Amino acid sequence: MNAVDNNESAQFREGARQPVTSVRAWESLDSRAHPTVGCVVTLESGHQGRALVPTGASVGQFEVADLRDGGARYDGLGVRDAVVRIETTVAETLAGVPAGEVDDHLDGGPSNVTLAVSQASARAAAAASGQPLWRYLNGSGEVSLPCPMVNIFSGGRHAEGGVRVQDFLAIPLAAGSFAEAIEVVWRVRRRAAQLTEERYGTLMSRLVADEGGLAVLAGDDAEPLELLARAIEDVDENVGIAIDVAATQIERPEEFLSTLERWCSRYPIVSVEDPLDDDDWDGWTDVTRRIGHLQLVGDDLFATSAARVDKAAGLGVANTVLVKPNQVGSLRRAADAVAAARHHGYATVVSARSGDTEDDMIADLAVGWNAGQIKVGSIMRSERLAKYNRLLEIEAVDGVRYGGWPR
Ligand code: 2PG
Ligand code: MG
Repeated sequence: MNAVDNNESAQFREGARQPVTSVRAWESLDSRAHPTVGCVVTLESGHQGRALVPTGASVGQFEVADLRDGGARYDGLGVRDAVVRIETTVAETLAGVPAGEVDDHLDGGPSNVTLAVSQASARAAAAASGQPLWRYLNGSGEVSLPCPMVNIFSGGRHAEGGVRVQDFLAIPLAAGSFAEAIEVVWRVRRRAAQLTEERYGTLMSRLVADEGGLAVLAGDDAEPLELLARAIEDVDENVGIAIDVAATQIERPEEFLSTLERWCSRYPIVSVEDPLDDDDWDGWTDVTRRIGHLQLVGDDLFATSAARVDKAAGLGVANTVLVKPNQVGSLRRAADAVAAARHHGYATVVSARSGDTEDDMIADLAVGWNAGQIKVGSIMRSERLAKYNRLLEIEAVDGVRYGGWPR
């Protein structure tokens, strides 16, 4: 769908002018039952926006950190200090500020404090504009529904089953609509679960990892890959495999590179994420030369920072940017990373976190920013399905067209 002319787009952002009158926050729980921040922002018009922010497990060194209480409550993970900070300092700063300018006042500060307020304010502004969030964010630009990268097997810190690689995902390469894309990967996951059951028994096929993926208790990194490749062969050959190595969580990831290269020639792998540490620029230059014909995604490498995207583009490193707003603490800064990626001709994937919530905002971000791809976990667990369901709704009700696999 091509969006709207400029007059209309100004009207779509009408709510951005509404001043903030109140900012409330509370301690909530994410999908791992770790405390996280909930926030509601109210505007003068009475419109409200609500947000629950996510948290990662494979957290890179360049991410903006969350504020955690320490001490005995929730083993130190409590966020009461963050809640107090939002309801005092932040609320005072934002009183009377137009909703559309909130992010300008959020520089610095912990991610769970600033992102909660940023997200809730955007939702409030969209509500005051009478527009779906994706349209409010997009203004007059072009939009499309993103191609999903769907987790099928988990390892690493998301499963702790002995497999070091964190994510084995399926990408529908030939679906004609988002609904069709979801149905195809649904069948791949179901077939992968059957194959897991045949090899490891019913219990392993029923338990799910942090992002709703299957997990196997194997000491061999190739085991999930083998099962996923077979599931794809059985279901639909127009599905590609993506791997997130999450190398910052692996000791000596560079020793793994030759295995990775072998996998790339043996299996239908179309995308590789974080094969090396987030500060190994020389290694990334080398790996881009070796497998840069595939989609090569930087997650911890970029930490959703526009400056790091600029640096990578200067070096010719990677070709795709994972975009996680909580790595930078505001929608504005995440949108800057998207703009930098676009400027340099890099693709973008908007991504949820392994500790996520029922908040489905990431779906609207992927559409509104016209990101092209989205990664929110498996077709399992409601904090994952909330995002897929929102995208299905945007396709069916708002009539946004599906962009397909962008490569
Ligand atoms: C990643 C994400 C999502 P986490 O590494 O891409 O899969 O994991 O939120 O734990 O960083
Ligand atoms: Mg990653």
